[in-house]
Amino acid sequence: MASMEVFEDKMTKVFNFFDLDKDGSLTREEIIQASDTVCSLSKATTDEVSRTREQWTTWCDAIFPEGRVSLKSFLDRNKELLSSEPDLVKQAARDTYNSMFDRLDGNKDGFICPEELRLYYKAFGYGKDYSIYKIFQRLDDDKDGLISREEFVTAGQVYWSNEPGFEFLFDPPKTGTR
Ligand SMILES: [Ca+2]
Ligand SMILES: [Ca+2]
Repeated sequence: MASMEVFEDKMTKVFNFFDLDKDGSLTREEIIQASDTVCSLSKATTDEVSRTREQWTTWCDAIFPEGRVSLKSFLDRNKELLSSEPDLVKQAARDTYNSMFDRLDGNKDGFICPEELRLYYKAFGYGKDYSIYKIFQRLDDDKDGLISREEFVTAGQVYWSNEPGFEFLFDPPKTGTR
């Protein structure tokens, strides 16, 4: 198996981001909680809430069917899935980031603005000590001051691969850092 250091580093950040109670294990409950949090940003309908839950729990059931996982197993299984089913992972990332885009676009104008991105990170505990605008600027590839669906979905697909890029998505920079 080719070296998966880049992917492993990124999945470590994902694990820490979603381990909401920071006890070193990720649970299905935490994934459901995270998906509901994302849905709360755009006043999602009941239908949208359950579809988002389903999408996120399908991923966690594939990675940790036991409902709870340690960092080490989480990394091993994500790496295994990426090497055995790269197209499936790519498609899942595309689908997930597409629907996440709709959840983050609170005012439904078809773009994510700096405030909408800030609300998302704030909901996961990244408040004023974090420079979310730096993330915004890096996601806004064409520099038109808004994040388009394409910019957002591309970031998600690169993130869920062994290519470097977009590491900051699950590791927001602190204010005052680069
Ligand atoms: Ca918007
Ligand atoms: Ca843009």
